[in-house]
Amino acid sequence: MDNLNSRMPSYFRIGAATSAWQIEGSSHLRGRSIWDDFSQIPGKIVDGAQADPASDHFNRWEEDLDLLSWLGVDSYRFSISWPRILHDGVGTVDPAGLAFYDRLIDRLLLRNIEPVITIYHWDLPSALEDKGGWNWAGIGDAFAQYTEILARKFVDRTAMWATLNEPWCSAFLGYADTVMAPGRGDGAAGLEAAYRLMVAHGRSMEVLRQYNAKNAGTVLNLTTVIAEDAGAESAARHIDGLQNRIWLDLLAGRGIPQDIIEGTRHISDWSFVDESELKSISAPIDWLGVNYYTPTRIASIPHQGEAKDNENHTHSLSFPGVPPFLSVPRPPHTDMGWEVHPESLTTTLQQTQERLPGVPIYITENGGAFPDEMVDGSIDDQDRVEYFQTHLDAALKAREAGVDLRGYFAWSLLDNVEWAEGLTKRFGLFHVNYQTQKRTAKRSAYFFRELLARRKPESDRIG
Ligand code: IFM
Repeated sequence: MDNLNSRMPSYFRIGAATSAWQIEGSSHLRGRSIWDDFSQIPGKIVDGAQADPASDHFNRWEEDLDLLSWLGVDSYRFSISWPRILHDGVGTVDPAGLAFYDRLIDRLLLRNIEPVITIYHWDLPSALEDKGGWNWAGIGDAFAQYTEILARKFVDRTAMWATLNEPWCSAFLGYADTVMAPGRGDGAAGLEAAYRLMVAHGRSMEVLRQYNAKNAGTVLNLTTVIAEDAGAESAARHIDGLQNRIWLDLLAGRGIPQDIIEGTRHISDWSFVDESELKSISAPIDWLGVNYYTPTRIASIPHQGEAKDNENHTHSLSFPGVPPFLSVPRPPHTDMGWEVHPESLTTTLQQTQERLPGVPIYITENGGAFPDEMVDGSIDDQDRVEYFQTHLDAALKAREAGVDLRGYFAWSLLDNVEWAEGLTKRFGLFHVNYQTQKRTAKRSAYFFRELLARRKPESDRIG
């Protein structure tokens, strides 16, 4: 632990992260979102979990701030529910929705915890999906208006802003594939959504700049794509293109990667791309958030017949245009079936810095779902502690190799609704009993508390 602490510079922020739909509950006090609709379709969420009660954070937020104070974190990353602010995504502001986050921010500051706002973490208002959602040409305007409401109210009290969280999931799991909301299953829609999400990012940044927001950036889920054999290399390049390069190239001003345009020509003509929007997307950001969990390890399919029966055959829908491939994560795996491979965090950070030079990086999510067991009232989640230790070490190795890494946020503060996995997967530092809503610190929470408590005073730290 001291080995980790002594390698963190004075400016290195440690925090915990959550998102609105996953923890808040109280959906009757806001507008509907695509996740409310999706979760009501039988079979979409493995255990049938819906928005309520989730972790009942809307009613227990003060208790949850106590957890943050107990941990001793520098920062708290949370998302604002778009339909709590604007029930239909545009139009009349709900003052009660705004007041909820207003109080949260004030109380964080009183506790000396920096508020880090994610403007969009997947809960698109249903009324906007009815207009075409992330395929609607007006979505950038709507997102800019929503951003302005938040900036006007919170700009003086917010330490960092992220426009989007993981647009890859919104576009490709939600529009190209069927596994996340809205579950369209249409490759062309996925490609257009990817582009329009980034247009919305650019528009949101323009508003944040007008309001002189401090530290405005965005959050991507990036990873290292590993081809296990030469036959998988072209699939790996395509996956890397859609998972990593498309976002970084757009931000860096390189536009849509040419190989992706070529490799998806049979799906989309990309006629929605507009030069002036490309310019706005590539306006400088103050920081980039990287959410990292696992590498994408793939192999070629020996012959077609095998692919159909092989349960490892990944949803190729999530990567429109990808040549056939097998997903071959190596053990050890988390409860999500995700390979644990901290080395890939180091390489992901290095590769990201090369592709988007000069932009400071934060790890805005990292963590693992493990089968927690409560014994005599405690949860000894040694597997999660090891995950955090080895990934913090891997992150600091990237920093030592020259990556401008400024901080690390654990996913997640609390057990919560893990999207399509419902309540069956737990990522929290704090266990939530969904019958009583009792929070219990897991051993991993004690790990972070100790790590933070044993930090030297800022003036004595490196950097
Ligand atoms: O729970 C999610 C989060 O909402 C986005 N990033 C990945 C996490 C784990 O799947």
